[in-house]
Amino acid sequence: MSNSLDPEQTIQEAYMERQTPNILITGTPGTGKTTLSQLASESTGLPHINVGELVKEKSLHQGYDQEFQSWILDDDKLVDELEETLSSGGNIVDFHSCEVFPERWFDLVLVLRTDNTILYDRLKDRGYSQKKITENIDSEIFQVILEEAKESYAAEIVVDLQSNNIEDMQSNVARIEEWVETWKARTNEKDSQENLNTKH
Ligand code: DAT
Repeated sequence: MSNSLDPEQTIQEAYMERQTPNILITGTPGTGKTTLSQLASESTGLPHINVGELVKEKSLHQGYDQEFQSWILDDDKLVDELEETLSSGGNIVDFHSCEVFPERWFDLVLVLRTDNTILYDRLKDRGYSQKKITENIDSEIFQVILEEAKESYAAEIVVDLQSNNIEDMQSNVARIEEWVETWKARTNEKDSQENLNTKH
């Protein structure tokens, strides 16, 4: 795993059959996935897929779990729903879990990290119950999503990004934009090289 969004370290040629990359933005609730995804979508032009919203909208679940106060995800329905869109490339996917998706879908997996006290305030502002706040803070302390990402994707494409303040947010947007531009340039270069080779 890398904690730098350096294209030299993270761009994987094996994943470059798509014309534009798919990026997964994951992390504990409240770390800033939706905010970052929206801003990155505006700056790169790639559409933002808010999976949590999609699950509710298209009923990609098996009902509501009262105890955990969350929807019980139907993994197969979710993967079927997204398969075509993700196979074509060029999406920013925002979800608090990452192991449900096929590994082949993503060119970059960003795991947002937030300090506990900051995360606590954000979840409290959101009106979460004490139980739900504690669960999420524990999950952040034990790096549950980061470990999940490292187990589910190639180490080179998993990058953790701090998301404590506005400066972090701005820097993360700029780095994603730069990374996407580099990725596209590499793909174009590779395609022209392949075209040249086939003409010879
Ligand atoms: P998530 O989608 O991970 O649940 P969010 O994007 O809804 O998180 O953000 C939760 C709240 O925290 C929201 O009010 C925006 C704020 N926030 C997120 N990231 C931030 C950052 N890096 N700096 C300041 N505020 C941030």
